[in-house]
Amino acid sequence: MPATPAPAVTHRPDERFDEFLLAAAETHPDHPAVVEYADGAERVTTFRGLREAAERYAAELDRYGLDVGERVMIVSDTSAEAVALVLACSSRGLPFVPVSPETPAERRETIERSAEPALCLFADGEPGTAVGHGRFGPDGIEVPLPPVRRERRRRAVTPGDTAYIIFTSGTTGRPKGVVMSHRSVVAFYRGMIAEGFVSVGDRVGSTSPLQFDFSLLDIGMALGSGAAVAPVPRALLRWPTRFLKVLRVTRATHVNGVPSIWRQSLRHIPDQLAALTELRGVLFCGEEFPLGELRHLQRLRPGVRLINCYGATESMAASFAEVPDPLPDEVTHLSIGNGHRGTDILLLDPEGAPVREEGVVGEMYLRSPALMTGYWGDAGATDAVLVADPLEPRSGQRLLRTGDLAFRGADGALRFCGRRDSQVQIRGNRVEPAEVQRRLLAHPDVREAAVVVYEGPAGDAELSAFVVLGDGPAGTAESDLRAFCLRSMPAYMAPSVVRIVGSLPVNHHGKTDHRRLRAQLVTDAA
Ligand code: HFR
Repeated sequence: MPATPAPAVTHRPDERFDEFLLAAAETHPDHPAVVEYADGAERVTTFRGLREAAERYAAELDRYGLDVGERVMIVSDTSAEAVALVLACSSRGLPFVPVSPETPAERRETIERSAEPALCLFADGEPGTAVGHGRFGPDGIEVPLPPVRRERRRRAVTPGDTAYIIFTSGTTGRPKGVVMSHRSVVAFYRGMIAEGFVSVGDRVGSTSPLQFDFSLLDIGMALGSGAAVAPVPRALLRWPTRFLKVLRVTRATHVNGVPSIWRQSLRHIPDQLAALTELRGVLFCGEEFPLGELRHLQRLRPGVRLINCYGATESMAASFAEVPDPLPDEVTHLSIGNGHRGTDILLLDPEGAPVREEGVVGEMYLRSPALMTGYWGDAGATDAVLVADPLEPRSGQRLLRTGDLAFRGADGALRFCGRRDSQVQIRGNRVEPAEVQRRLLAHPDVREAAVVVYEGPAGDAELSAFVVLGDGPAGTAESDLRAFCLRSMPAYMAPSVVRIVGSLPVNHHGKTDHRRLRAQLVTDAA
């Protein structure tokens, strides 16, 4: 891609997001970079085609006279056009802010007010009449009311500049913008690619929305390895036969996504899942894979590598752990391994001292070159999680305090076991709702379970469980499940209410939506 004006600083050319991802355009220009599913057939964009599309977009962006650091919001799913646009923004030092088209307008506007993008480009739909709003697509960029051109002091893009900002739900309810530099993303990509999950010729099915950083992992893993990314249209993900058809048509060799993308296929069309002979790897992230479903997947497709990716938007993935095949019966917690190359995961007790004993829970802190720069416009929140290294306080390094809890297994690898901040006090006792959930999932008739905390009639915290039963003979009652909990845990840990439901709500990332479950309790109580 043409360079920006004479660099004041030199850097390795492959430290920029777009340069790193387009390296294969030099070595394998005719290999597929993006394989889309369109009308029952595949549509291939080669690395050369992708680079040309990115160059076209970059030239168009230049018309708007934007300066390095000005944001471009992209309202789109993953597609060849969206990948090209994202690369174009990066080449010009314009941080992209990906927003899923599924995002409710009100939330999108909140993000827009915070990110203050110079341009807000939509792949589909009506962009509206606001200044800077427009469309992008094969015909280019069209912005009916362009932003006012200001005098700009354009400088070269450096690796410390921001590549993207991803807004995640903050605990306060206001979206928090996670700011990632080119250097951090590329450091993450290098560490991940060193694990050797995919290689030239592979096709990585991508199921996460563009605003969930797992989609950027998919793009990085694929393009950075000279392989292709194969976006699964989000609308088809809900239909197991269509989902599997997309995988067949695009000849996906790997699929990345949250665990729930497999649920419907496991339940309704296991034979078709078993027939996906080209599938060699499944990467999952974001929450624990319910072990029953995971074992089912292993039985259907033995030999497929299952990789548990652990991380948060603030760090991208911090570790990758391959699930043993088959998973031994006695395993109750999946390993998340140890940090991937370049990343240390420290397990610390509340005083900041290392936890060394097997089975003792501590909080995970990350020492990594792939951490966020900080939260967008929120120094206070940044300082709360990017903290001085408790083990090397004089090193000047900052670690990411994840808020995630884990313990070490006999093999020295970590087991995720919930979050510090979801920990609650029930009648003065410390309870981790995830542990109660795990107990419910151990019941033979339970397929899915979620445990939420709410304020009970007496004004104190109580637990409520939502349970989806499996296909076995019906007859398990809510009271049986409560009794099942009481058999193995103290009374304060057993949920005061267990509800059997048809399905659990999921958020736009596909994870169980605890917020909606809590809202449900409030509505029901009223
Ligand atoms: C996360 C974070 C993961 C892998 C995360 C690769 C990339 C990015 C990610 C995805 C995510 N087992 N619990 C697990 N960024 Br690239 O989910 N990000 S998040 O910010 O929305 O949520 C939290 O999800 C973590 O702090 C954990 O609590 C939980 N989590 N991975 C796992 C997990 C269990 N593998």
